[in-house]
Amino acid sequence: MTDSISHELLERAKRVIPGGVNSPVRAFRSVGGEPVFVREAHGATLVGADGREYVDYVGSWGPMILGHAHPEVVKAVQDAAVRGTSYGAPTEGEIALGELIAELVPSMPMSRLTSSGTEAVMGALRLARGATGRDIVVKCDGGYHGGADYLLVAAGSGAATLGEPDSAGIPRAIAATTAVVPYNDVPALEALFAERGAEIAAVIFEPVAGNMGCVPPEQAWLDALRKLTREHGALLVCDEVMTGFRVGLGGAQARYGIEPDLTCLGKIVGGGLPVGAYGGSAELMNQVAPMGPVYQAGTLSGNPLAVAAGMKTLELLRAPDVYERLEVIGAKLQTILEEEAAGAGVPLTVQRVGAMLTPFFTDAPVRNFEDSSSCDHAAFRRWHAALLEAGVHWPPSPYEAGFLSLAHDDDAMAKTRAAVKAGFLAASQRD
Ligand code: KE4
Repeated sequence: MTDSISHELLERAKRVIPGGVNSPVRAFRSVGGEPVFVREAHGATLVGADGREYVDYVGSWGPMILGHAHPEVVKAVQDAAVRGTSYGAPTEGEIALGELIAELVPSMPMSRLTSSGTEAVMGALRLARGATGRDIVVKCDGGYHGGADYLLVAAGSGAATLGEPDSAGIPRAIAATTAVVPYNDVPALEALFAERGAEIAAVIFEPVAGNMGCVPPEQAWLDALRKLTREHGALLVCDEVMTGFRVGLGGAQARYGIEPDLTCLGKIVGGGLPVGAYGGSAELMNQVAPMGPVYQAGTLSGNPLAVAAGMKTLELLRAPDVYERLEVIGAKLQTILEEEAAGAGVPLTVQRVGAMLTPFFTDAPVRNFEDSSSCDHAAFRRWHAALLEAGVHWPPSPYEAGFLSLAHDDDAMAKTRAAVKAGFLAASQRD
C-alpha cells in the first residue's frame, strides 16, 4: 500500500469515479499497488496526501518540463484569472500563442487551439480526411494518439497497458477505417501503400514513440513516411503532443528534419493547463470552419488561463541553453539507470531522446511495440514498486516514458540513484 491516506482516498474515489481515477493509466493497474494521491507539487518534488515527498518523473505525463508550480507560470495564471476565466470570445492572447507556435514550429503557420491532445488529433485527422476526400487513416501498432474511436485500434499507452489493444465500444465499421503498421517498419508501410495507397487520407505517427516506451525513429522510417505519403497524395500528420517542446524547442520535427503536412501539439503547449493544437499550411487550415467545410469546435478552446500558462512556459523555454541543460539532466539519469542495472546484473536497455526516456528490461534494442511487449514487465513491476517505496514516483507502466524537468537537480538525482539501486535489487529477485 502506498500510504494509508491515499488508500482511504482511493476507496472513497472509487465510489464516484471509475477505478478512482480520471484517466486509466493513473490507477497503477499494470504495476500493482495503489496510486499516490497528490496534495501538491513543486519543482521535481511531488507531495503525497500523507505529506511524504517523492522525486517525480511522471510530470503530468510531459507538461511539467519547467518543474511543478513554476512561480512565473503560476503568476501568469493568477493574473489571467482575475480578469475572468473564460469568455467564449476571441482574445489577443490566443493570437500571441498562435504566432509563437508559428515561429517555433515553422510547419504550423496556422493553427487551431483545442483543450486536449485528443481533440487536436481528431481535428487534424478530420481535416486530412476532408482535404483528401479519403477515409483510411494509418497509425502504428503501439502508437497512442488519444481517445478517438478510430485510433483506439491496436493502441499503445493506456490501452496496451491494460492489455486491451482494442477498446470496447468501437464499432467494427469505425475500426475498419484504420490501418496499422509496426513502428520503424518500412516494408510494411510500403506494402500497405501499394495495396491501399489511393484510399489513405493520412498517416499519423509519433516522431519519437512515447507510448510503447521511448522508441526513437529510424531515418529510413522517417524518409519512407514522407516519400510514400507524398507519392500517394496522403497527408503526413506528426503527433507531437508528447515530443513538442519536449525534445527540442521546435519539437521532434526540427530534431529529425521532418516536414509534416499537419502537426498536433498538447501537454507542454499548455504548461500544465488544458491546451492542444493542430496546424499546418494556411491552404489546409482554411478548410476548417468557419472558413471551410471541416467542422471542429470547443467551448474552452483557447481558454485565457490555459493560454497564459502555455505562453509563459514557451517563453521560459526560449531562454538560452534550456535544451542543453535538459540534455545533461537526461544523460545523468540515463547513466544512473545503466550503472545501477549493471551493478545489480539486471539486463536493461535505456532509450532516451533529450528529457524523455524509458528503461526497458531487456538486453536488446526496442524498435517497435512487439519488442516493447517482449520485455520483462514483471521485473519492471518489482522495480517500480521499490522506487515508490524509496521515494521516487515513476510512470506506472512499462509502456510510458519518464519525463525530466529543469528542476531535476543533483539532489533529485542523488535520491533517484539510491532508489534505483533498491529498484534493480528488487528487479533481480524473481517473483
Ligand atoms: P490527451 O488527450 O491525453 O491530452 O492527449 C492524447 C495524446 C495524443 N498523442 C500522444 C502522442 C500522447 O502521448 C497523448 C497522451 N499521452 C498519455 C501518456 N502517454 C496521456 C496520459 C493519460 O492518458 O492519462
